[in-house]
Amino acid sequence: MIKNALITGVTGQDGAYLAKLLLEKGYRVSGLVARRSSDTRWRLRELGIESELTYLDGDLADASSIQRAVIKAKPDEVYNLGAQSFVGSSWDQPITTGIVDGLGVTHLLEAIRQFSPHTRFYQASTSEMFGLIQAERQDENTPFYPRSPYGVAKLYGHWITVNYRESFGLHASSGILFNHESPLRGIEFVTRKVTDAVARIKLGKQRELRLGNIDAKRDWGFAGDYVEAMWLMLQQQKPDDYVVATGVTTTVREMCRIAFEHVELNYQDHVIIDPAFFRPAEVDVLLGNPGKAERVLGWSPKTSLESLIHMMLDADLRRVAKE
Ligand code: NAP
Ligand code: F7E
Repeated sequence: MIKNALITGVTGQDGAYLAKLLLEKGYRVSGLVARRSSDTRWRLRELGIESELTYLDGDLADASSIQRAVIKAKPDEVYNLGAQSFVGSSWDQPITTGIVDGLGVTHLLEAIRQFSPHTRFYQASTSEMFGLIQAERQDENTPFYPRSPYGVAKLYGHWITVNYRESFGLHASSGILFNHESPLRGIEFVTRKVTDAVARIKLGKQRELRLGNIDAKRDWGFAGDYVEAMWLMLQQQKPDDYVVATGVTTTVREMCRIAFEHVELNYQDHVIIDPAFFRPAEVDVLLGNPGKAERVLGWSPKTSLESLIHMMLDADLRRVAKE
């Protein structure tokens, strides 16, 4: 039996990698695409899968479009990856972030409850829910303390997923994913901002790189590894919540050093600290404990931060050279 999957956020970093993984596993994949005035399918083209998907118009803020998408796609599995996902922008657009990242989850869960209760559901939860950390290594039992409108909205999405599982018996799971990156990462996120800038500096197209708090620490993994964990969660008999992380935390400063050194440059010669990139409230450090995902799902990360940054920087060097 061929399985049907519906992915929201299919044009994003994770959506593209997940769509590729599911196609390789023989799924029929539908992607929810929000109306935009410019082309958003470049990641799907990059992975060579653009023509293999069915596209459904819809916006997580619009309950009726979500209902129609669920009815049309007849999904065995729904992966809710759509979101306003940039933490920095969530202070500028707190209401949109709340509607899309928070209420949008209820729109999907309601559509599933009413029209397709057998459908298995994955919610893209986040380590940003831990925010001001309450334990040195964060796992599924660590209390949450979000520090941004994004973290707050995602916490609502997380708990409504738990609530629909407990209230209506839906097969709804939540992946609490720590930062994951790739050559398909949006340019506004710090790893990609750094690899893009290093490529430009190396090729003589830029001189400096302006950053905010480079003492912040993150647990960074490779998006290609993390979408495997999403799929594994929906293959379990019982729905549950899982932390997905590498178990290693590194400063932005050290990540910069790795990137600049890869092209024989010194980050201290180019990085400028700019208050414009500091946040109203910072998440100083995140460090995940992926023990449960390892034990129950048999999942573990395969890519070190160093090889991840090298992979991203090599891709940016090739792209910038062609510009
Ligand atoms: P991303 O690259 O920013 O992709 C976000 C996707 O959501 C895009 O396809 C975007 O569509 C879509 N979207 C935005 N607003 C929408 C709306 N109103 N209705 C429908 N779709 C909408 O994010 P990502 O890195 O792939 O992350 C995927 C999910 O995991 C997100 O929910 C994110 O919050 C969560 N997450 C990410 C990380 C991480 O480190 N990457 C960690 C934990 C959790 P357009 O292309 O049209 O803008
Ligand atoms: O920031 C610091 C910044 O924007 C990482 C999203 O995918 O992961 C992501 O959220 C750190 C922060 O990611 C700059 O202050 C310093 O401490 O790459 P980022 P994020 O905020 O951790 C989580 C898990 C998600 O769920 C989100 O969707 O780097 N930093 N200087 C900077 N960050 C940016 N963007 N730009 C700077 O210039």
